[in-house]
Amino acid sequence: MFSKLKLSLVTAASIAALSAPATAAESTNFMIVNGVPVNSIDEVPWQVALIDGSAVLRRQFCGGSIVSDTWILTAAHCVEGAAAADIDVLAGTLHLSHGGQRVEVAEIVIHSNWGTTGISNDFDTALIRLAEPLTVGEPIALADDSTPLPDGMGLRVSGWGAIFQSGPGSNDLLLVEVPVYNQADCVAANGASVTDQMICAGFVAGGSDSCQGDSGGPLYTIEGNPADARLAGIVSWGWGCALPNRPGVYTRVSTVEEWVTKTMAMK
Ligand code: 4AZ
Repeated sequence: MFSKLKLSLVTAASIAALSAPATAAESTNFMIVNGVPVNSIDEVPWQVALIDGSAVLRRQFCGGSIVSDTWILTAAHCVEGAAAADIDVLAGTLHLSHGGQRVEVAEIVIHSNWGTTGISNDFDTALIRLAEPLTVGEPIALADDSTPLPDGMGLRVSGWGAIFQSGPGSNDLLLVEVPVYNQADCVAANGASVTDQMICAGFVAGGSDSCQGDSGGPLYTIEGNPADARLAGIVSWGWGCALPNRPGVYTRVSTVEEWVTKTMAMK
């Protein structure tokens, strides 16, 4: 209902190729796409799940990041058309099935430029204000213009989304490392639909990626301790998942950081 499936140009053969592990040992960690389970929520304390607010069962449809004890940053396409009552936020757990704090949503604020530029997924950014403060988790600092994100720098992305294109999600939070992709190469690979408000990450050869259901979740720096991490991107879209020369495309957080800070300060 909320998560947007961007395309289905993927063949059974390419799925088989992506999901066929090279060795038996690798078969246990073929997740997010090609990720590993997070060992402790303390490694990604800002990660939240957006879940169906009307169901007792925790049906996850997108991710998000804690930016303060009452605000979650996510993708506009995750919450577009939704009412506050449609969504709950689940924080402080690796597992969709149990643990953590489930909080209701007070307000959804979509980026003022979303839907205004004529380019799909431009400014794919929204803030969620919580009905009560979180007592679990930790906020992540936002990347700004002074945060270096050179080509090839290793970032991490995490979520409960599909473990291969059109595949099932994961009950346990998964993460995968993806390098910053050259912007001009990403534009060339994806056409003019990649704007300055987007940052791409992935290997030219493919293989590791975010995928459906990871949308809205964090792409973050991994130098130093988790407390030093910066939110570089918001999972937004991609041509399939983990395909060669089709890096995942993320909202470039440095380009929405000012809007985020102002919006939070206004309420
Ligand atoms: C999606 O549809 C989606 N490979 C999210 C991330 C990526 C592709 C699709 C990146 O939510």
